[in-house]
Amino acid sequence: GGSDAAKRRAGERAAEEIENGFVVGLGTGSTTAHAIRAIGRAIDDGLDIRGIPTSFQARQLALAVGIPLTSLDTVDGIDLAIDGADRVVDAPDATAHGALIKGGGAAHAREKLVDTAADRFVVVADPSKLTDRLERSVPVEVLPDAHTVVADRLAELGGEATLRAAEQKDGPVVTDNGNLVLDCEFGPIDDPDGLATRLSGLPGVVEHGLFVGVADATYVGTDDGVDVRRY
Ligand code: DER
Repeated sequence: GGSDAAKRRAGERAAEEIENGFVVGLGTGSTTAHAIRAIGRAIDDGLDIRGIPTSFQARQLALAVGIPLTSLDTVDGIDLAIDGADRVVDAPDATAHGALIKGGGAAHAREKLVDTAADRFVVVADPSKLTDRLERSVPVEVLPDAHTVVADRLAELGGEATLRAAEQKDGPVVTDNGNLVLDCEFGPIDDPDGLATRLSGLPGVVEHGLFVGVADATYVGTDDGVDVRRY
């Protein structure tokens, strides 16, 4: 991935949006981790906020840095969600401008729930995530029993699905929700919104990594600052 300095600038810049009393959606991955650590430091300086983690990893880090945690059924809403992405469409003239592929960390089901529930959702990224069109594989979280049936349906949609293998565990990656992940190659995705709708309609699909029309802004960390994209 991109440079850690760039990721850190993006994460810390996003954390500056947080105001006292906020409920904050805490994303997953190494870029958002910088925002979570910055929030922890702000809490040490007196900031009063509550966080809703999007994964076991986010929860562990939030606890480690002292962010008081809450849950969706406890709050009246989320003021701001901060999360990373694997790809961000950076093409101002394209209808897909601001569309994301997420799910590299297999956390996209709870991420999409929290990110879309928030009044405002900002992405934090380094330049390596920017693209003028989506052509990376799309992570699809599936019920374990469904993985072959969904793979067949994805093939009918022109996709080639691969069950995501674990690195330090024999067998497949198992998500925080107890499900499996199919990484699906579609080639260049010219209609991400249409594909997102088709994927969501497949029985056995829990969630997919196309986030279309949900991000409000992206903070792109560079080697000497932060660029902001507003959608
Ligand atoms: O899984 C996700 O969508 C995460 O946001 C992740 O892919 C981004 O991870 P990174 O910030 O470590 O690149």
